[in-house]
Amino acid sequence: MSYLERVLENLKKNNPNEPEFHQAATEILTTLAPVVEKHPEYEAVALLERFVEPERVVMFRVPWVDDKGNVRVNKGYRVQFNSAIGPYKGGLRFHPSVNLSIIKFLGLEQILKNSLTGLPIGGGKGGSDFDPKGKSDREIMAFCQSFMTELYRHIGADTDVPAGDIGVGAREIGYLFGQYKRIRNEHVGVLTGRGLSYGGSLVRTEATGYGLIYITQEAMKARGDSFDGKTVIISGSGNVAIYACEKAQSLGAKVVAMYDSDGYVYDPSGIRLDVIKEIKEVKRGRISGYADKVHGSKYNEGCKGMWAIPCDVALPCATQNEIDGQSAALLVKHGVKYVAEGANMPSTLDAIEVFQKSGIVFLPAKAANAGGVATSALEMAQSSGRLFWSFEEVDKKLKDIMVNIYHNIDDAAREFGREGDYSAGANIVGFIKVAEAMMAHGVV
Ligand code: NDP
Ligand code: 2IT
Repeated sequence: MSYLERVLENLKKNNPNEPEFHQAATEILTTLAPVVEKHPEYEAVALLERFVEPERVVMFRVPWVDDKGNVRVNKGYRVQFNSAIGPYKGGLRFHPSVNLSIIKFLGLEQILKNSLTGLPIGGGKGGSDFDPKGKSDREIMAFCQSFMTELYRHIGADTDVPAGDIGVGAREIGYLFGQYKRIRNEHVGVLTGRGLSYGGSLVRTEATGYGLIYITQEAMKARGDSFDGKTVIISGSGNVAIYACEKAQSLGAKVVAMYDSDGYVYDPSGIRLDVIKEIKEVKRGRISGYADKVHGSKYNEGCKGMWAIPCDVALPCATQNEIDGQSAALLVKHGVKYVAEGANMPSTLDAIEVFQKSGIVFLPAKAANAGGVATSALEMAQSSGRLFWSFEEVDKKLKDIMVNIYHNIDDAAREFGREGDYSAGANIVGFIKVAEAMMAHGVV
C-alpha cells in the first residue's frame, strides 16, 4: 500500500461516519501521487497525516430564544484546519444539514483553495445546524449574538477570520460583527463580507460568482471560445448563483434555468435576474414565484430534472453532491462543454469521473470558486491598511487572481503528466505551497 493509500485508509478508520470528509480527502489524496513521489521527505515527518488532521476543532452549544419565548439550542462549530500559510480563513454555514463531517470537508477544501489564491490565508470553516429559513430578523439576531458569544474567543484578525457561506450573508455578518465588537471593544477585520459602511470591500458580494465566470472565460479563451451566445444552467439562486448569472449574462450568455432546494425554473428566453434578485435577495422567498411573474417560464418541483436541460455550460452553485453520476452523464449526453463548480464539492466522485472521461472542461470548486475568499483576503488587506479601494480596482485584482489560478492549474496538470485534468492541477498547486510552509515550520 502506498503512503497516500495508507493515509486515506487511516483517515477513514479514525474518522468514522464522516462521509463528506472521506469524499473530499479521497478526491485530494488520489491526485497527489506525483508530488509525494518527488518528495519522499514528507513521509518521514508524517506531513500528510498532519495535513488531514485539523489543528483544532471547536464545538459548542448555541442557546437562543425564539419569538414565542421558547429556548432553542443549536450546535456550533469552528474547524481551524491549517494555519501554515496564514491565519485560518473560511466561511460559516447555517443550514440544518450542518454536521462535523460537512464542516471538515469544507475546511479541508478551503486549505487548498486559499493556497491557490496566492494570498496568505490558511484554511478553516464553521457553522451551525441552525435553519435561518422562516426566522424573523430578531430571531436571526438572537442566534448570531449567541453564536458569537462563544466564537469570539477563538477568532481574531490575525488568528481566524470567518465569512459567509450558505445561510450567512450580509445580514448575519452584520449581527455577528456587532456582537464581536461589543464583547472585544475592537473594530477590526475579524470577519469578511462586512457592509461597506463598516469596513467591507466593494466586489465581495459579487466575487464568488464573478470569479467563477472569469476563470471559465479564461478556459474558453484558451480554446478560442467565449461566453457569447452560450446556453447556461445554474443551480442555486443564492449569492454565488446570482452573481455568476449576472456576469455570464453581461458576456452575452443566455442563462435558461436556476433552482432553490424545492425546484427549478426553466425560462427558454433567458432568466430575468431582476426578478430572481427581488424574490431571493429582497423577499427571501421561493423560486417557484418566478413562474407566476415571468410569462413563458415554467417551475418544476425537484432539482434533479434541471441537469437534463441541454446546455453548453453548467454551473453548480448550490451545495455538495448536487450532481451525481447519472446527472453528469445526462449533461454530457446533451452536449455540455464546460462545467465549473461555484459550490463546494457539488459533483460526486462518480460525476467527476464522468466529466473527466468525457473530455469536457471541468473546473473544480477549489479553483473555480476561489474568487470569494480571494476577495475576502483583499478585504483583510484593506482593513489592515485602513484603505478603501474602488470597485474597478478590486474587480481587476479578482480577475487577475482567477486568470492566474487557471494558468497555474493548467501548467501543473501538464507538468505532472495530467494535461487537462484540472482537479489534479488544483490539488497539486494548492498542496505544494502548504507542504513547503509545513516543512519549514518543523513538526507542529
Ligand atoms: P446561499 O445561502 O446564498 O444560497 C444557497 C443556494 O443553494 C440557495 O438557492 C439554496 O436554496 C440552494 N441550496 C442549498 N442547499 C440545497 C440543497 N440541498 N438542494 C438544493 N439547493 C440547495 O449560499 P451561497 O450562494 O453563498 O453558497 C452556495 C455554494 O457556494 C455553497 O456550496 C458554498 O459553500 C459555496 N461557496 C460560497 C462562497 C461565498 O462567497 N458565498 C464562496 C465559495 C463557495 P434554498 O434557498 O432553498 O435553501
Ligand atoms: O467556501 C468559501 O470559500 C467561502 N464560503 C468564502 C470564504 C471566505 O472566507 O470568504
